[in-house]
Amino acid sequence: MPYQYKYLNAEMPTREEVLSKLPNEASRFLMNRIAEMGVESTWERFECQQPQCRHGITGSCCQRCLWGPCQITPKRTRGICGADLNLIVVGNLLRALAAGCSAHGTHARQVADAIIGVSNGNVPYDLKGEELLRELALYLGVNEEERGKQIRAVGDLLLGSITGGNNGIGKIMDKFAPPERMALWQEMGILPRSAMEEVFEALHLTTLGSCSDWRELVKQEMRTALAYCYGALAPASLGQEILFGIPEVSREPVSVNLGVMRADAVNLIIHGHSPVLAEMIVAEVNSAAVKAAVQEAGAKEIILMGACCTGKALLSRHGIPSVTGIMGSELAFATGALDALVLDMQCAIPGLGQLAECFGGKIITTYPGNRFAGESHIPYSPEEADRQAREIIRLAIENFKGRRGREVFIPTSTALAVSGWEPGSFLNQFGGAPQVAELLRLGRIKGIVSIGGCDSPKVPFEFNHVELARGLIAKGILVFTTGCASYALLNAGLADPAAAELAPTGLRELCRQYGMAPVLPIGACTDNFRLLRIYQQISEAAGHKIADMPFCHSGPAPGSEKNIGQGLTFLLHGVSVHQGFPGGMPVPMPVPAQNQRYTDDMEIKVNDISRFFAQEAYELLGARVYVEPYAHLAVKTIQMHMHRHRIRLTWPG
Ligand code: MSK
Repeated sequence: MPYQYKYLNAEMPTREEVLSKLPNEASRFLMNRIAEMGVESTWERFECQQPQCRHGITGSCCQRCLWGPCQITPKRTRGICGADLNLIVVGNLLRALAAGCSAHGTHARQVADAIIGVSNGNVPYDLKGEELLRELALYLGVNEEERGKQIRAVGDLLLGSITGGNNGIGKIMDKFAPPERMALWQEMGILPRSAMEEVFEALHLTTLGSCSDWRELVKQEMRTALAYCYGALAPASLGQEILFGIPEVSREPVSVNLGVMRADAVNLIIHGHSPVLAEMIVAEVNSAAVKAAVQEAGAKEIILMGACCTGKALLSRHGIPSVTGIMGSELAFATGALDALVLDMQCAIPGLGQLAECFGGKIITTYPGNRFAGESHIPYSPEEADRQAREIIRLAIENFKGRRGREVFIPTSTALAVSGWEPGSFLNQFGGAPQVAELLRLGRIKGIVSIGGCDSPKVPFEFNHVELARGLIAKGILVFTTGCASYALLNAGLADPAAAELAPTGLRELCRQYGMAPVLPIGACTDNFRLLRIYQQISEAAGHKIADMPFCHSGPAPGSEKNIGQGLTFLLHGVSVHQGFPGGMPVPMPVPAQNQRYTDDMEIKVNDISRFFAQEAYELLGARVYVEPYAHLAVKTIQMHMHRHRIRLTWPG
């Protein structure tokens, strides 16, 4: 029996349902292997947690002070302090957003620190994004003759947007945010200070007795979301482009999925969010010394793979095979062939420790605070990144020696994917943004949807992402993808140009003409900043606001608190957002009147916060949040959204 998710008129999947729907043979093979071995994974733990607390699911439980927890029901409409449902829901939402902002902000800080380290001459990175560096430095008024000063000024700009100082966030917004939005945000009074300052204020305003007006907290929610975008995503994404270069589209499709592992190879996966040390591992892995050590260990080769967002960054820049997202990371160990999993920061679930122990893989953590009992720990420092990368590779090779000859269970499935997309490569292949705007106007591309965010056990693993993307492609909609969401799409072969056959005539011919797949991976979660630049450039070329364009962002399976900022980032820029379940929007949206399945206790379902994001946001921002757990229905919702926009623009189709 599926688990009721009655607040959404939906059901959460059982393990059997996940297995029956999985579009990825490799995942099915390894899920079964874990079950046969009697090892517990996310899916078993999800089942053990059912039914999940309805107050937790609806965001109606407050634990923000020591008087609580207080739970709101039709009979108990206020917490002990007097807070009502609106205050509790928005406070939970704001605190979760602040946590997500601090995660991306910490990643961005590592990137900014590395750039500042380069300017000081004491870290071993060669900057590869010279053009962007120069552009930003000239924008700051530092001229070309002073390269060291240019690097320092840009590093300080990025750092300032995160921590405050130098009006970093203001300068980044002036340069990158759409002017029409800047004016709107100013009028709304939500222009942010740095990410750190807004996170601080979010926590302050939601502590006991600080703010009792939910509208003020919604304003802080939006302010913090802008800080998330311009004080966390932007410095991370731009900083990585300066450090490691702007990705290029891979000439040949790359093999992806867990089937790329080999029994006779040293298998090394890099997982997490900040690719600063990962880039050094890439630089070191092909050295003569590593080759000799691999040979001496009796391995044929060393296979470097990527998981989670670090994996996406490596796929984009280097064509390193990406294998799986956050929920599949346990599956990677079940192959018995994974020698080392490097965890940089975030998205490394605690259950990984048990899987590593059961299947003989090594966990290597590299962020000082991200620790696992019994792991190897190499705390990243930019000055020593090259030495640390060599040590990581050495540990993986050592593990291979220990497992040589043991039985392994590597799935055979792989898929092909073309990666390396970024605003320039996408727009320029058609001749520029005006040409893309014209393709949209003519209906050869009916609309653009970005599918991002995490995985979640609350929707069928990989199935929802793939069903949604396939459904959109079949309607002539082009799909971009970022973060863990993209693993399902790539592993299903949708980023292979051959997938153009799924599209109707207009989009199919376009894809064939340019050798392009209908799903374009654009990087990690932080590279949603690239997506904004694409949306912005196309809408400017079309002569319309972003909010008027047939664009939509979707998070079919929100997981991390970081997803809240992601959805709000798009919303604030005028791109409507689909969510696969409420997630960060903890209380369900109103449902159509004809829906008969709600019961009396659902009276708490519609609160002003839900109403704000589903309705008022549209009047204010020109964009709204849709919640729809079933992928085939989400396709219809998004198609209708595109259709309404096209009609308003008087565009055909
Ligand atoms: S890594 S935030 S599980 S996408 Fe960005 Fe994946 Fe979500 Fe982490």
